[in-house]
Amino acid sequence: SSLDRTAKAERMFELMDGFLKNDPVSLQKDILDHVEYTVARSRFSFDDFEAYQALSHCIRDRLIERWHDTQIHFKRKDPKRVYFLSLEYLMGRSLSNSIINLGIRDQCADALSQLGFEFEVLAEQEGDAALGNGGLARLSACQMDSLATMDFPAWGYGLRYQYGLFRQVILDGFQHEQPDYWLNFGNPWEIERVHVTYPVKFYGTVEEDISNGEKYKVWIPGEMVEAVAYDNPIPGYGTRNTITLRLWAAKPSNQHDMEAYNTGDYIDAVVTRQRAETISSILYPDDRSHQGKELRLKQQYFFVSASLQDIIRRFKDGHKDLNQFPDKVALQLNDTHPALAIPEVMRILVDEERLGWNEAFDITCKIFSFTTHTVLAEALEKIPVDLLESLLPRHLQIIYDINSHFMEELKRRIGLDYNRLSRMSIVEEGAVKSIRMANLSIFCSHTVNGVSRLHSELLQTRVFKDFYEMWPEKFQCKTNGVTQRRWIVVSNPSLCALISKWLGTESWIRDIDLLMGLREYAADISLHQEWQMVRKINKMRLAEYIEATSGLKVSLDAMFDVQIKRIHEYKRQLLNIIGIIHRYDCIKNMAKDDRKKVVPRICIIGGKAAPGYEMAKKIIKLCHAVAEKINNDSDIGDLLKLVFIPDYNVSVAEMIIPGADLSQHISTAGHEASGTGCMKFLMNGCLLLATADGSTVEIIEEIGEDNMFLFGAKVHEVATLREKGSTIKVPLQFARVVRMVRDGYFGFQDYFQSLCDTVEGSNDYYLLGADFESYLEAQAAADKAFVDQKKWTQMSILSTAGSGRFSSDRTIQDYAEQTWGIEPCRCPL
Ligand code: OX2
Repeated sequence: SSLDRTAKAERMFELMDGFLKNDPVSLQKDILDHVEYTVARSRFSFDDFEAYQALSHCIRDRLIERWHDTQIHFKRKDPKRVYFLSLEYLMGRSLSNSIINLGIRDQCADALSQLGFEFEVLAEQEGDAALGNGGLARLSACQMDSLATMDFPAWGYGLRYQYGLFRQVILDGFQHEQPDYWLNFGNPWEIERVHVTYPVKFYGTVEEDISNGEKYKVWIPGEMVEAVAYDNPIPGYGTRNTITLRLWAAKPSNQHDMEAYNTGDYIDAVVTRQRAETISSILYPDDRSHQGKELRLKQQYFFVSASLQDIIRRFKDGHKDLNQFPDKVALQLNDTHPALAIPEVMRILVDEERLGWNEAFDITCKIFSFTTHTVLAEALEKIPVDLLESLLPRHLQIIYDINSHFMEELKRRIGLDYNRLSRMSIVEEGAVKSIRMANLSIFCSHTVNGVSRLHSELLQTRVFKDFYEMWPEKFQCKTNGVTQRRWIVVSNPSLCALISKWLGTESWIRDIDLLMGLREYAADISLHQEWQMVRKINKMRLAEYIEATSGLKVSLDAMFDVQIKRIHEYKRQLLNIIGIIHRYDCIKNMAKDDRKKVVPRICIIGGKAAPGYEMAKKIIKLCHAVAEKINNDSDIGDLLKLVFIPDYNVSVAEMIIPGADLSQHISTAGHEASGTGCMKFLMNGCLLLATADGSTVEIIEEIGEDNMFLFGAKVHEVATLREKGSTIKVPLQFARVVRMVRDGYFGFQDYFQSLCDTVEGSNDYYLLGADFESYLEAQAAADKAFVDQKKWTQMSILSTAGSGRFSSDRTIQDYAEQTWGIEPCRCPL
């Protein structure tokens, strides 16, 4: 009865004793309780890892309190919500980030030091959550942080892969992949929701039925698995708001064939059940192509189906009329990976809710927005029709229906221009008949976004030109951003303190435009001194890491020159390595006196190659072969060193970026959709050596060409250069270096031949030869600037000062206003 309930609530209140407290003594008590009761160790004897576990649980408790309040607040206010659908998130570590966003870093450090532990040491105990490949996945993580911080009513949805991105192990210079057992020691940052589960169907047939005189389709599935929710609280900074990243894991369905158990097929039945779990077992380790893989398609649908059931359940809890759906729900497609959500929404509305086709399609088009992250043709997803037909027979029918409506509309507007119709069609005829997921996503979304201005222009003028001409109003641009909470506050505490001191406020952590205030002091000598000191501390940290991982001792006076990102031919790590060989060759041939003028360099390269990407793996091997030669050449001494940092991931990036003097973003113009690494370096005051590609074009506008080292062909020149092919004049030094590799100067002669082939003559698709001269000029300019430390420091300060535009807070604000139509919903303190 209601009386009982009130009495119960009162009793609960009495027992509750307020929220958890954050003073050091309360924290200590909570940590020790977790040591004893959660980790099950004695509070009188536990090690760093156990202390990390206990501390994490203590922080998690605090997150849960805020998370509850936020959810209740959202429910009460019932605002329009955005659902961010992404198959990948690179969250990295959570401890430091949570403590900082909760605003209790100092209290935690105090509490721990009295217990004899050091916060930094415990933070190092945590493994990375690496449920993604690269830029796209880290972008999702940054955007979740901004959504929480800016109080938006948002949910992230994803998959809880049992194995995240592979661990890269280097043996004899070759990459080997090992499974990432990230869940082996438990994951304190997630909450398993055993009661939040949904059935997900696959295979089977579609039949027709008649009800109330109307025909409708019924999908009779052939397989069923269960999706179980795991919630990861995402705390905002400077707010109580804590939102949810809900990840799905696959479990055998409870409705599984009981018959099999009884008829003696016990073993087979258990094995089949086990198979269900493979759906969420592993992340595909390639960020460009997963074409024609059944498991991948299964993952996509599993994810989409569970998320939509959850979203619709939440909507129906309070709303009856599905026509209101677009007023309450925005669905964001992070690339085409979740695009099956489109036919799935149609299926639910038409087959289950029995709405008419037009009404259902109208709702669908109002809820979806789509962001594409690439210009590379091979990264545009296509699903073979055969595969779709067997796995999701009803969805294929729906996609065909959507396409025939689409084609009708097109014919009305452009007539019978068959070339164009076939280019735009969602169905690609050809050797393997396939579904073009990008075309489906564009047609059925109200908004299509690119991830930088240049990328958005290329979408409109090249990749999706036909669509742009038809619906120019759909196309928008949201230049990517990264969160300053992770990329300055967490990863570079010294710089964070310095910025706050000079700006006289910490407000820039929520209001990044304030960083511009640093411009005023760009020439101030005392800021210079402090700035250089901070940079030195960070270089020291990086140097220690290099020594620990590779045994190489490096001088802090050298320029730390870094290129860290996935290994790809278009990102041109090979150009960097060829440049390094050239530098080595020059030093070797130099007179003693000239050597004094050489700016010492530590070249640092890091990144993973997709396991099946042969050329990328050869680039990694070449890097090691060259390093071996240079680093052991006593003739070179400290003038040049090359280090490959193995197993590059988010937490390694957090350590490298603050310690870099120079960073390279040198993709062939027109190939990097945006690039977000450059933004992290920029915020940390690292100078950029870059081509005018992706977001660097906009960085130039913010900090000016004089504050970076630009080189290379511009996007409009690339096509002409390619046409010229082998008639392009390639500098002699370039040919000389390639010759050295071919001739076995670095060993592994046979192995490197095919790699050398890719950069010679008309094979040089990514234009390494054509850009080489201008690359060397930019490198020389960097050397020159580095000698003048006053100038360098000023450029560095101006880089940080000009990085405000590249905060994901700005990106999210723009999405909220221009794409999703949502407003902040701040939970009262
Ligand atoms: C990456 C893009 O390559 C990169 O340029 C961009 O900054 C990032 O997404 C975030 O937008 N997979 N990863 C990407 O694209 C795809 C496909």
